[in-house]
Amino acid sequence: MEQAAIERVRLIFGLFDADGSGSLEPEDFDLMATRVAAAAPESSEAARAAMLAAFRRYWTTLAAELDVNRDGRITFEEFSALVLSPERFSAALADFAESLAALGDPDSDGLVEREGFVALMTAIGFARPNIDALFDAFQPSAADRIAAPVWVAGIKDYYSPDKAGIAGDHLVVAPG
Ligand SMILES: [Ca+2]
Ligand SMILES: [Ca+2]
Repeated sequence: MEQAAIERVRLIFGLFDADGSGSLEPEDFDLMATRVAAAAPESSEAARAAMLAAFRRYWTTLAAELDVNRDGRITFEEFSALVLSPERFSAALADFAESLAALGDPDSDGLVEREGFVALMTAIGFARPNIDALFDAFQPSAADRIAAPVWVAGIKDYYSPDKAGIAGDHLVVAPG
């Protein structure tokens, strides 16, 4: 496994622990889903509902696969097993990635503008310089837009244990 993948998982665990309790619980995902929905005021109710459902499904999948001691919480030790068998999460992750990108494309033209991207990624908890570095790595057009599928693929790469030097690594390291 790549060290970069471990660092990516460590970062996302800290962000998913939205209430700062030190472990992941269903409340974290509801809290984050609410924040993310609020960051996409121009999106349809259907798109926000899909996002909420994707967050819940993601939690349910994580809990079923990773909560080894069945206490209803996922510690970092439990969470880190996620990178060992990404195939068990791929369907839930794809759902999550696609509904997030859809939320960032309120007019459904297949393009995500920097403003919407920044709003959603800020709601998840990433820092602005990292968000801009990631957006730039996705090679935006002259109009400063990226293709939604590029973002979806980037999210999937982020969770891939054998990937290093990917766009998503811009979220982990301080931009130079
Ligand atoms: Ca928590
Ligand atoms: Ca547990």
